[in-house]
Amino acid sequence: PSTTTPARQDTVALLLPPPSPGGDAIPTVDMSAPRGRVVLSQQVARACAEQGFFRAVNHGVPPAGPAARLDAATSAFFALAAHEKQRAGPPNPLGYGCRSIGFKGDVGELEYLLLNANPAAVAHRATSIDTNDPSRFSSVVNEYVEAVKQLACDILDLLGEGLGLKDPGFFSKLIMETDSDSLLRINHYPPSCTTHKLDHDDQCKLKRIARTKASNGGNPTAVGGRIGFGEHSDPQILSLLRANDVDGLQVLLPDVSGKERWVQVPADPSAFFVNVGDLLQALTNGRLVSIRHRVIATACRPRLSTIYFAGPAPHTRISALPEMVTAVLPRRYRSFTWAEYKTAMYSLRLSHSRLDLFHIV
Ligand code: GA4
Repeated sequence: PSTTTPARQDTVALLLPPPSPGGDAIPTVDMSAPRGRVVLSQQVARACAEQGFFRAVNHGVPPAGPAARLDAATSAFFALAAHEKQRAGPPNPLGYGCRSIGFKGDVGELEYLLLNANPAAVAHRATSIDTNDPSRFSSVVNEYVEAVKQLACDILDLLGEGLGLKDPGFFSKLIMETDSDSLLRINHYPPSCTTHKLDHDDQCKLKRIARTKASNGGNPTAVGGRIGFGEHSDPQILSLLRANDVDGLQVLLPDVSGKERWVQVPADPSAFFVNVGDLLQALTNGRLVSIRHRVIATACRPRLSTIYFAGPAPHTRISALPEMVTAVLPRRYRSFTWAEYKTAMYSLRLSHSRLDLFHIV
């Protein structure tokens, strides 16, 4: 806070300056291409370069089809008793997780399902998620993944065109490989108003907050239950998020003076929110930016979000494309495989800027 900001008593507010209401700062891209494909590809490329983030509307994934079926199936899972949900946990890192994120002690005010998006892995996991009808759960997930993967490929192709790549399909091919390492994450944020009666889950939450507050000195992920999912960038190529009508997502964007501030992303259940991941930043030599974001869920209703993380196969070598490296913009990151990057990311905290480890000094 600047020296002119009056002192506040609320320690949570001191750690978390209020976000700017930011509908206008979030670029919106109409995927139905009302002004033609060339303009669309330029809009996608500009949004990914300037903000690393945009809201995709008229994207062609109908709300009533696979998306609605997935929301119904995952809501039914989260409504189960805690001991039934634990059958699909603890997260290793995949599976059902309740508050713990990754392996380094990060916590969030949420529960989640984290699945490998590959159909064989979904079928394996489904037996502990829907014990009554695992094959129905698998087909609902697979159908959704197919639709969202198609959208991710369309966006990546547009990006390849907008950036003028020699092979505009380069990015989408990475996520189309049969052993591509893509994930589906479903996050369920509990209501965080204080007026509702405490149930068993809430008591578990309060105990956990007390413990992490004591041990987590200053890590805002753990502050007072205000944070749903702490600040981070997504490691993969591209992420596509869809959520219900409950606000919570915030993105870190530069304002006109270049100073970064948290911007509240107004909920829009009919849209996909697209963000650039670390690998896309590395492949484009930093022309596209992997955006930092977080969730602060403070509503009286639960927030349900579903994110598809499009990633490459583990052996894929990530190196800036030749046309992205120039005398003015020399190679910024050393080359690495996705497997190598994953090892680094699991050894670090959620908020770590892990791409910096690969920065050429
Ligand atoms: C952030 C983006 C995705 O949710 C995720 C997360 C992953 C996990 O929950 O297991 C990580 C996090 C995410 C990056 C750093 C490591 C790994 C938790 C964590 C502390 C599924 C992903 O791919 O990376």
